[in-house]
Amino acid sequence: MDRSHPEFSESAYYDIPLAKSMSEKYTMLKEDECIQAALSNEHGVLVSPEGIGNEAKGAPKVLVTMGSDSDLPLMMKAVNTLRYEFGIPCLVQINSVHRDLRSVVKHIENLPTSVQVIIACAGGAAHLPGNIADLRADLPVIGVPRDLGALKGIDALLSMVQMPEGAPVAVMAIGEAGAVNAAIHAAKELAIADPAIKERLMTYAEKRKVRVASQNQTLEKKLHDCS
Ligand code: RP5
Repeated sequence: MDRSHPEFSESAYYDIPLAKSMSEKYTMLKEDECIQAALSNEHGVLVSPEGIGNEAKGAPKVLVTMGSDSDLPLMMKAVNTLRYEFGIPCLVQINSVHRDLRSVVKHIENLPTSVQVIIACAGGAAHLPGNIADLRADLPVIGVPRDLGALKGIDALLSMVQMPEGAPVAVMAIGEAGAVNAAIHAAKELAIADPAIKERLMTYAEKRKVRVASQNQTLEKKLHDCS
């Protein structure tokens, strides 16, 4: 776990249950090794509260995918919200429907069965989330439009939101707010069957309220400073 990360907060991190005995620990490590081997065959990288790649633990519950690694700085907002705020392991994978459609079909049809929600980001003519919604009728797909190019994300937003009937994509806001909200929305979907994630969502909401209260406490001074 990277405790020096700026988005890490002690209150937001939730311990993964520790192995009770050496034999149990050995079994867990074997399981982690199997997960890592399967993921690297499919060009995915596991990220969890403990770390990235070989340092990560657990089975991924969310796929965070994007059309290009140029989308990664934006999508780290989603990845870090999942891992640091909600303790949710995710699989991160590049999937380009415009450069290698066949590999997208292969990756998406062969996701680990632990994946229950998909977050997909793209910019421009953003067909990735819609294509994934068609490939995976069984999983919710959340789209994040990237603010990119001449149209600054309006093109990606409209490409994602105007899906024909039958293959829904839950589209978030353009850019960083959308990336963070995608992670929160994924956590809410997982929380339906996971009380621990529900609890973390409530803690997250509390932190937002504390922020407003503290802004009110310093408001008078700021009004004086601005006058
Ligand atoms: C989209 O094209 C990607 O999702 C990215 O947002 C955009 C530009 O990709 P690069 O040219 O930076 O690889 O498919």
